[in-house]
Amino acid sequence: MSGPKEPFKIKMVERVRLPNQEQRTEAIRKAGYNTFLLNSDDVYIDLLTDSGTSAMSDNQWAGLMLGDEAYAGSRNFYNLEKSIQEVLGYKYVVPTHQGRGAEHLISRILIKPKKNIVPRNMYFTTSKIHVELLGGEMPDVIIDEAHDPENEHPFKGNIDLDKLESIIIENGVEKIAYVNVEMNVNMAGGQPVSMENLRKVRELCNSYNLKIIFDATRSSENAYFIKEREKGYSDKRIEEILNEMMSYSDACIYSAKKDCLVNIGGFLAANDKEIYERARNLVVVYEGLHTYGGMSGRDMEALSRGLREGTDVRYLEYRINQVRYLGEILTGYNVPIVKPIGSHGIFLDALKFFPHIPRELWPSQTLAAAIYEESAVRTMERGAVSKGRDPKTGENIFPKLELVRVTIPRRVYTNTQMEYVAESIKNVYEKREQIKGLKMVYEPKDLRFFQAEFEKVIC
Ligand code: P70
Repeated sequence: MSGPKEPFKIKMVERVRLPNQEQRTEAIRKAGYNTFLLNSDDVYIDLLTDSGTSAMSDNQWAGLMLGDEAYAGSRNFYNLEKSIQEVLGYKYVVPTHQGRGAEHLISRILIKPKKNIVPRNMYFTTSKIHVELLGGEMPDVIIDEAHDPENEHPFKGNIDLDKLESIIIENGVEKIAYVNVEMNVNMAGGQPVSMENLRKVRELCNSYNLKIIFDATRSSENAYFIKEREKGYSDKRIEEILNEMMSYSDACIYSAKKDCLVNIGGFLAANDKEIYERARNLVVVYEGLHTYGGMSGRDMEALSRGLREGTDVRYLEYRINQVRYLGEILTGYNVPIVKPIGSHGIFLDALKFFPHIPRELWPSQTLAAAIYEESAVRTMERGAVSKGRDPKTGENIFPKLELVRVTIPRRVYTNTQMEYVAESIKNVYEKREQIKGLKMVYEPKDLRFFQAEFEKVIC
């Protein structure tokens, strides 16, 4: 087996260090067994996230030198606006410093005290907290298949239309703030939504006069899966597919730190003029003037170019296949992973990996810490620690998916490094019975996974 062929060559490299066993054991202990609290100098291969970790191209770096740092009306803003209009097809653009800046704006615009329910195809941590901080709720309307790591549905990110309609009917349409559709659903394992499903969600929402807001963060990778898997799309260009996808929404929020191959940036884009006007007013309060929204001119230029580069089908093919390469090696080692292999990483099934560790001892957290200790590879917990507590009862929620995300930055690591990662995970799998679990000793109130601290349980 060999990895996918890279459609680029490497012009600049960054040194990385592999700490020895003793250093790794000490580093993860000091980090409270939370990979978010590790010092990145202690990490050999950083698979915490695909967010803001991409390698930019020579074309993007060149764009940085063309930054127009005018407070108002930067030329780079107009370039960005044009890229978004052409690649995604939205009319209006409001830049923000990153995705959650845009999430903040859209929730403030559309959530009202008695209109605060936001159905979504599985939650995402930052999206959910914005809704909850405004007193709202985010019920899950993803298809059941998405909660089963073994199920090989090709569009596991799809919305279950019956679930969505029941939520509308049970609560009353007037209580629904908007319907939120995520592309390549992150918490489900990077699983795409089909065009057919988007079309049907639009029809349903039209019949109830509801707005649809996309979380289009990983929409280019979603478009690639549509081209690969959905009838009628194999000959279409990624940009054409994206334009059709976005036409089924009223607006989107977008974290540009993923598919747009930049280290920082985000935006809200809309076809709905009212949403746009409110966002343009609010952005100046929370982010910056509406022609920079928290980004510098040079950042907007890199983003404008990265959005276009990220839709190059040869690049996308390499990207998705590098993730698959890692997943297929792991499958060969019998390591339990979420299937089908998604867009931005491999998701390890911690419940199958550690059937002997009770949920209260945080199997995913334990696995992420163990992988680091084994090999200085940093991954991320995506299970009950991330899910948090029920805001009403205060009890821990134990979601069906208890995962560790092995997230692959774009254009950063070689296929040989993927092989090292696979070996490391295999080594942990072989000694899984010796690993006992973790106890939470510090728990922050909001988004606890970022800063929670743990200790090893001794039995
Ligand atoms: C990740 C990152 C960010 C993200 C996302 C989706 C589908 C919005 C955002 C927010 C970063 C992250 C965030 C919270 C916990 C862990 C990691 N996802 N929607 O690694 O965008 O980060 O730019 O504010 O995936 O998955 P931003």
